[in-house]
Amino acid sequence: MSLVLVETKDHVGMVTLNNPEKRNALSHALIDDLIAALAALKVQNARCIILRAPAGSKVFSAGHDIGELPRGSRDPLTYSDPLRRGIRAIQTFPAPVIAMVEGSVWGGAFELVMSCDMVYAAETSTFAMTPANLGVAYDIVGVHNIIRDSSLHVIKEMLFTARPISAQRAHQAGMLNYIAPVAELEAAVMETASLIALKAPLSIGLMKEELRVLNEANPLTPDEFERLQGMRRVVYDSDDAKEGIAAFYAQRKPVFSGQ
Ligand code: LCV
Ligand code: LCV
Repeated sequence: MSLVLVETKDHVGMVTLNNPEKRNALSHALIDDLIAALAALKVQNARCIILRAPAGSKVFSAGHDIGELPRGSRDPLTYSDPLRRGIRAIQTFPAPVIAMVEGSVWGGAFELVMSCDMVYAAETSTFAMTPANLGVAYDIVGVHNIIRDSSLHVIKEMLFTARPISAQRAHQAGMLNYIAPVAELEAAVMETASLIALKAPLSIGLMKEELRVLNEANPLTPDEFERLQGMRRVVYDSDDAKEGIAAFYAQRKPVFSGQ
């Protein structure tokens, strides 16, 4: 678990993303460590989890490891993708997971934060959804995970512009439970986590799973699913899918042809 630090205190588990050199990019290795950390905390019957970056982080997480994205002509976000596995581990963990956000949140990390049960953010944090920067064929599960109870207009603005939004706008759009000055954030999160840890864990675990199942109950017909998958194939087979990643590593602005 070298890329993720874990500590517990009074039934509260603290999970810290700890790969600052790569801005906590959600690589296979980091996600495997995150899943291992959650498994260990489950064995310890942790009653609430706080997912964070180290205090003072400018970047909470830079999102999916771009270096691990396929170079085009292959689905970038399948069921077995580390981002998918990490998010499912959070959603199925039998106790609440609170994202404590400090710094900027990018792409798949925004989906990861939105897939937590609650989000407490520093006033100075920002949130960006970046598939349009990279030409990525984001998947249906991922789009579903970010809709939640947020303003669809703000979610579409984030998806279509890939422009970061402030914590204040995210809070107004219903994406965050609470924003605080960074100096007060940890105390606010610890107060909520400690209160949760005193409540009935079996009752809470049941209601979390009921809400997950209800939220995922979506009348998407197999035909509709296949049609959208076909549309995704056009995107991940496109020249633009290759251009987005190439531009990131060439440290230049991408030029998308629409092909
Ligand atoms: C691999 C990285 C990354 C990274 N992967 O530091 O939503 S989707 O569809 O887009 C999905 C596929 C997704 O999540 O894609 C990833 C979306 N993420 C982004 O677009 C953010 C990309 N990163 C950045 O814009 C910058 O790194 C930020 C603003 C996060 C931090 O900038 P800063 O100047 O502080 P560097 O850019 O210098 O990055 C430090 C090291 O981390 C690597 C980056 O390549 C560099 O590595 P080297 O030191 O080896 O050069 N890095 C950063 N983000 N997502 N690697
Ligand atoms: C039986 C009661 C009750 C009561 N049942 O007056 O959502 S779930 O899953 O929890 C679901 C199962 C559910 O709805 O469970 C009930 C949840 N309700 C509560 O937790 C509230 C419990 N009640 C209280 O906290 C206090 O009674 C309040 C704050 C409502 C009122 O306080 P107050 O000091 O004004 P008392 O507590 O003295 O109550 C007056 C009488 O009403 C009974 C209580 O036992 C007392 O009876 P006795 O005079 O015989 O001692 N009582 C109050 N709530 N839910 N009985």
